Amino acid sequence: MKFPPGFIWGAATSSYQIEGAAYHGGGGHSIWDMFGRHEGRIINGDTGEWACDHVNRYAEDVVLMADLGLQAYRFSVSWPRVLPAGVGTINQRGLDFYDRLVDALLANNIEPWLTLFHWDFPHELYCRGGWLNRASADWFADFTQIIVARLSDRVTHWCTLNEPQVYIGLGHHQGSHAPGMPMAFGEALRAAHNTLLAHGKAVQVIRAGAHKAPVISASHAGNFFMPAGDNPVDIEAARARNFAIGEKNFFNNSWFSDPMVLGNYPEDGLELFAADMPEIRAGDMATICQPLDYFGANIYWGRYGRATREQDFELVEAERFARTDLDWPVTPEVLYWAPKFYHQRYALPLVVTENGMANADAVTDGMVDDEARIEFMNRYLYEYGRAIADGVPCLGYITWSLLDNFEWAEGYAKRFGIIHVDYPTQQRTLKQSAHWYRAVIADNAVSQYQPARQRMASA
Ligand code: IFM
Repeated sequence: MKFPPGFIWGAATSSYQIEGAAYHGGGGHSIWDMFGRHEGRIINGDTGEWACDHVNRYAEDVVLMADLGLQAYRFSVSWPRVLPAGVGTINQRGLDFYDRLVDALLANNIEPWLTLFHWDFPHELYCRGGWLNRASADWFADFTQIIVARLSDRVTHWCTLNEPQVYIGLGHHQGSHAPGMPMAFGEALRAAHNTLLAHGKAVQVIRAGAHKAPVISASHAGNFFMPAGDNPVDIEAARARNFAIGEKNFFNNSWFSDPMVLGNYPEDGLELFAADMPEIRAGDMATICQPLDYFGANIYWGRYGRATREQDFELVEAERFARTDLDWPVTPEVLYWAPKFYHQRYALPLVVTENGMANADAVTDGMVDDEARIEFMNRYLYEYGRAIADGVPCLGYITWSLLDNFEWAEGYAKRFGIIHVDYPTQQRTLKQSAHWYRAVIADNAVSQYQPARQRMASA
């Protein structure tokens, strides 16, 4: 399966998950630093204090990226590393770090894909109400301005927010992620509205101030649904189910992306959430809905179902699927259906800004045999290729993750990297999947999955 010429191959990380704490480098605390201090919130009491020590080892990590032939590296900027109090005085050491990282990437022909917010919200601003405070949109716009002023002579690819569904849903509603606030639904909706305003204002700041023509998006996640067959009625029911809002939570595929791309909250959500909706001021929806250059989607798995007589969508049993180390089902076809459905709704080209799996990896004789990840990536990419062959405009694939890292409430127990990290020594080891991915990038193609033995026999 050949991918189109110019298709972009990359890998992703995020600041808090790999860098090591911002406060060691003159930065401030993030809500994740504080969350980690509460006993029992993170498995094994892990924190991101040292993580992959990337802030000191970035040069070595960029060499590994270059060795794999990566064309893009998606990383995020830690807001409290740059602005210890979230606003006001800049921590020059923090800003300089990103400057050096960007230079190192470009020197190795790797395009920096910069995410402005991947969950490490400044603790000081959390104490001022965090995303619940409407001023958060302006705080974020001011932070964006600083990053644009310093890096936009070299950075062209911008992502405003990573997975608002998750940091609002888990962080501000369920409370299982930082800041650990099981808020009432109405409060979480208010935080959601403010984070959407922050997105819109950040896009405006980038467009107004970028030295180089910017390519802008946000990265979304949600519960995904697929048809259990190729019956058009099932396909239509699955499509509709993906964008329907039937529950009072944030893990759908329209509450955040409709306002950003279409300029409105979805009608069914407005109806269901009516009693909890925050104030929407005149002009808010226009601020949120700024022109975007592609749709960013973090896609890991989906559920199968079929249409019922009542035109509804009924889930079918999922037991037949293999499961990742996070117990997520392995459902490669989600990379066929999700791009299709997103493109139908939003009419934007698509980039898979995250996809990958947690696997129980270990180094044996200097090698990490993660055949399960090769199979996963191969099968998913093959399906993605089918969507592209069907005419869905897709610009790239960015795997999660470059390195094993701090997997939020799961701590370091779950390994998503194509590069193994031995945390006590900070030794990096390319997993077999990294070698496999290198070949995929070089060929700009994947074949149908064959187990390792067959691959070697036919090589
Ligand atoms: O590690 C996370 C990442 O920070 C956001 N998307 C999903 C990944 C795997 O859970």
